[in-house]
Amino acid sequence: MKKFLFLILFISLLFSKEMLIKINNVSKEEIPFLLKEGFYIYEVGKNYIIGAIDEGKFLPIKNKYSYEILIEDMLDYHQRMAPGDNFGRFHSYQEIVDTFNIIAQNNPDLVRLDTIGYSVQNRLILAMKISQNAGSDEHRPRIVWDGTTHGNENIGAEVCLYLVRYLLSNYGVDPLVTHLINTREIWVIPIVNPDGMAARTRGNANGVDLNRDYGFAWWQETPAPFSQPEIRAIRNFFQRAPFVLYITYHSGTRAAMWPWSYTSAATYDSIFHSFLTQRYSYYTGYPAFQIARGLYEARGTSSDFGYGAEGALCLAIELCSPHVPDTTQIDTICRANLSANLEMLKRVGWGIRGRVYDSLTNEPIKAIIELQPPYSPVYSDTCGYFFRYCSEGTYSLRIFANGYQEKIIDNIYVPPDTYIFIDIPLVRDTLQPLFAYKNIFAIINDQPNYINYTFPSFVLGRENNKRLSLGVKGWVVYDMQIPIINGPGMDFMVIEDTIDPEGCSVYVSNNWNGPWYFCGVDTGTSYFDLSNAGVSYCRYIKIIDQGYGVNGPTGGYDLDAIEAVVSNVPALTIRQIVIYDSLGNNNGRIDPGETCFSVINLRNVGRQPANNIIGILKTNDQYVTILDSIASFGDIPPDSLRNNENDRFLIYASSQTPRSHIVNFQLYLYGSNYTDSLRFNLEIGELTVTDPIPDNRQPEPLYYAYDDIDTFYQQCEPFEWVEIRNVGTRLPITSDDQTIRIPLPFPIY
Ligand SMILES: [Ca+2]
Ligand SMILES: [Ca+2]
Ligand SMILES: [Ca+2]
Ligand SMILES: [Ca+2]
Ligand SMILES: [Zn+2]
Repeated sequence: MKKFLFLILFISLLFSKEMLIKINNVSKEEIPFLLKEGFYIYEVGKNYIIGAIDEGKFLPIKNKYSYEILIEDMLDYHQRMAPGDNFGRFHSYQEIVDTFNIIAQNNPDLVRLDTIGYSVQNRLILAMKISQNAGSDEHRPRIVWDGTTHGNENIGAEVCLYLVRYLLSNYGVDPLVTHLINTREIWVIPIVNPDGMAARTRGNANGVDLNRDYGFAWWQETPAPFSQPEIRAIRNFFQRAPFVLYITYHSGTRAAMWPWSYTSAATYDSIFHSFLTQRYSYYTGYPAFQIARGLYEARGTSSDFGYGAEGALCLAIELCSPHVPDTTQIDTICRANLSANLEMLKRVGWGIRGRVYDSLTNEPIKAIIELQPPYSPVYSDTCGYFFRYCSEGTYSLRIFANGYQEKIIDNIYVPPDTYIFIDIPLVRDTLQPLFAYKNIFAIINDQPNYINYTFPSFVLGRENNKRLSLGVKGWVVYDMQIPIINGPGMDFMVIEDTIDPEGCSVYVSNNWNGPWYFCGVDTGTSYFDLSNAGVSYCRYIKIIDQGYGVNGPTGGYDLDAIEAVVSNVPALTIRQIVIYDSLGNNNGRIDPGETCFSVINLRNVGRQPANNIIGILKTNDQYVTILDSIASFGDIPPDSLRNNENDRFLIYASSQTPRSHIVNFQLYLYGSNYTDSLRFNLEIGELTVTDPIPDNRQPEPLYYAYDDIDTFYQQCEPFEWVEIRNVGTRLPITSDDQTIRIPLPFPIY
């Protein structure tokens, strides 16, 4: 008998109403007080500040300043400007999703539509790619726009949609648009915060301000850096490929801004940042300034992340004031920004391009390319291509990559309004220490009244006397790009200022977001041994200031570089585990009651061959018996994969195994010059999403599915599947025996 559980959500508005206030005769010195009182600042004028405050928190501000109430109730105002479920003249979340899907279906050669993540309430976060042959990677300069990070700032999504429509409707008609689509890779993320958009709130469904959640220059205004699924989706999206320019839309004031937002220090690229924003202003009339100087210092923002961690030039555009414009203004705003965006699209193709590759093998290299001046890094993509925007001038390029000799190319003349292409072969250097490749987290505790002129990019590459000052109890995470191997003795070195040594504790992980394994604590420049963390290799290193330094401009650990000893030893890692269950249901996974063969793919990430490798598989799990636990892997040269295809392990899982049971295995490896043990997990009776209608629809199938009989471990047959064309709805199914009421768009008997 099936149980029916009805889930009813009561949405109650527990918060008092939010008001938009203009405070008069107020100076910038009052900003810290206002922020502390919960005042959300939209605009900082010469002698006024405009912002939002909950009615219940208004009293301290009301008592201290002269003010005007601009909007009595911001939610009510939003409902009047964007009325009803379809948001009137604005587009609702669903309308944007539907429109983007229709546009993608109508332009298959020019458009690819990806779901890059899900919101807290399981709404889709969409990213549209527009480029000739959108399905393939053509190595073109990349630009990305995003909108509606603050859910009640709908105009950002409108500007994104307007841009998309203009580009696609003018392809093959307008020569400039056609050229731009043929030669650029254009990405648009119309809605970063779908839940906030649906609920007409600034924050997401957890009430978090997403533009404080980025892990670069984050500071305690959200539960943790990259704590929200929407922002992790954006972060993951940026890991696909480097972008030349990132434009992020907000509203509430009119401004074309550039980073940094966390500090009033200038970016190394401020000459390009200010130039691009001035060009943006030319079309829109927006005042142009650095965020931290013209507005206020805000931490954990998208533009600091995009520039500071990912190497993209960034513009943060405030589209209008107040945050929701009168509907008669929507088209005017979209048109003005379109003109600015067409120029930005042209400019991302200008400057220096090149391809970095191995001088002997021609293999592409993921390198760091530093334009000099201004000494700021960009990255080459997985095929070795890079794109560095710059204006006319003569520059040098410094190119450095793990495992290769550094190269400097001087006297590169870049003509105006075009690009030059440089071939950059690098010479392999296997003895060079590994160094930090990318900043992942930067939680820098700057002291009030000091401006910290050191930046996380200073830690990239080898020791060079350029140091990042973490501040007291600040912490950072760096990606080493290539795993550091636990060889004999010490494995890596954390390099600090030698004059004024301070303490740091060091953790390691093989995942950017942990779990973190404690590796040691030391003072000044110190060596660390991965044996202390109990791992055989690691790719990410977390460094935390110990907190006993003094406050001041260089308070906290001053991190110059992380350098890993290149151990001249073999090091085996598990790359893939294949299950052969043709004796069972032959679904490629181990299910209860099955006897399966298993093949493990090992990769030697070390520098020496691992010879005559024998693997012994063990587990203490009560439901699993290993029937053949010994396999030979033979000789495994460096950078090579080998498996036990001809000598498979044999594993039996009891029919009593609970559903989705996780089994821990240990693989002991012995060779003529090698001993190690590796751990991995297998899930027995794993429940996975299968596509019962094999029509190659991409990416993830989006179906309503309902199961009318409770059965155990049978797939597809007991399900009645209905494929919903166009847009599906992701259902929050979290357990068995759960029924969710859904409005079926067809009769059911
Ligand atoms: Ca609408
Ligand atoms: Ca070691
Ligand atoms: Ca350095
Ligand atoms: Ca199976
Ligand atoms: Zn905003």
